[in-house]
Amino acid sequence: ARGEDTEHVPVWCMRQAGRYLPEFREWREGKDFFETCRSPEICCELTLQPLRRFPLDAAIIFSDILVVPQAMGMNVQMLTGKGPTFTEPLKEPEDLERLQAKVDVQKELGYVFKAITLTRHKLEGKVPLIGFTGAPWTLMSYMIEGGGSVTQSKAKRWLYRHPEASHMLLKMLADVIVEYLLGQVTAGAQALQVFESHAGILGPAQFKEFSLPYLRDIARRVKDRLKEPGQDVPMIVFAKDAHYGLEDLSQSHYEVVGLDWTIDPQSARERTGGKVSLQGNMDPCALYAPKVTLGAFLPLKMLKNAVEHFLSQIRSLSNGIFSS
Ligand code: 1CP
Repeated sequence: ARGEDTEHVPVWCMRQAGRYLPEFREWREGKDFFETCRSPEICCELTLQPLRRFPLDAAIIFSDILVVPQAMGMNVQMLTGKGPTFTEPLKEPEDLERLQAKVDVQKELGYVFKAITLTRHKLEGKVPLIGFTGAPWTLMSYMIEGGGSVTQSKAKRWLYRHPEASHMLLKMLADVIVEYLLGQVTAGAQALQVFESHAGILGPAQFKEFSLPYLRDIARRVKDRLKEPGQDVPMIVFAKDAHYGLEDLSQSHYEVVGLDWTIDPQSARERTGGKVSLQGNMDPCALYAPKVTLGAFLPLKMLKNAVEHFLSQIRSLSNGIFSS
């Protein structure tokens, strides 16, 4: 994350804990998703599971980005076959009054901090632990859409029709996110990833107005508050499908920029001018490729045997799950 030389390219995966692992399904069986997120012991166990099987170089705490809207007073459930569902999404600007603007993160999200501390101890320094959050625009879009959406048209309607209220909501979210990330560092997180998963639904102009300023503000405020020696924690930004924003993202106080698979890594290097480290870039569907050709789809040609071994194990474990 700091751009130093390492003996191999470090490997970790988004959602490395998950249903492809039989032990994950066993632990999750019959339990509500967010109830699971609120149990530090179970989160710790689920975080460690993939590390017992694969030579991964980092752990990412088991949680979800939607715990932040919950902390602000919204009711979110994880429905089987449907994904996250808000019982009462935001419809009009007046609905912002329903939200808790000043969130006591220790009280509302202390369960995540406990999970992080417990996991950090259990890892015994073997690999670093990554904490994460959703970025303001991505969380705003879930809060208005009420769940996953292909067009994000309800959330984008706010950007066009209620720009001021949109900024108010994004600012509220950024304030909570800053405290949440700082709490994660205090609890033991050694790197922080900010997921702007819905960046790509915005065009370049809306990205510059409604996403980028908040991504920058979050990194700057977190870093300003972590000034003591040894406190600085590398930050990673992943703005999915925002290829037009790559140059801006590389100048946004993040040490690492995550790439999705639509970006050519070599040109991303050139465009970011060596200012940041780059990570990611693998198309998850490359896991469907036959093993002999899989190497051709790996992002950085440097990836070694360990990765191929890891991927083939995931594929054999996950037979049938990806397709379902
Ligand atoms: O990688 C890990 O092991 C850590 C766990 C993790 C992370 C980093 C989970 C657990 N969620 C997330 C982040 C997250 N959650 C993102 C950002 C990354 C991305 O773009 O994928 C997003 C968008 C969500 C929202 C979410 N949570 C969705 C997408 C819904 C949609 O259609 O928009 C879904 C399906 C979830 C549920 C979820 N979160 C995590 C898991 C393991 C699951 C599956 C639930 C289950 O076990 O049934």
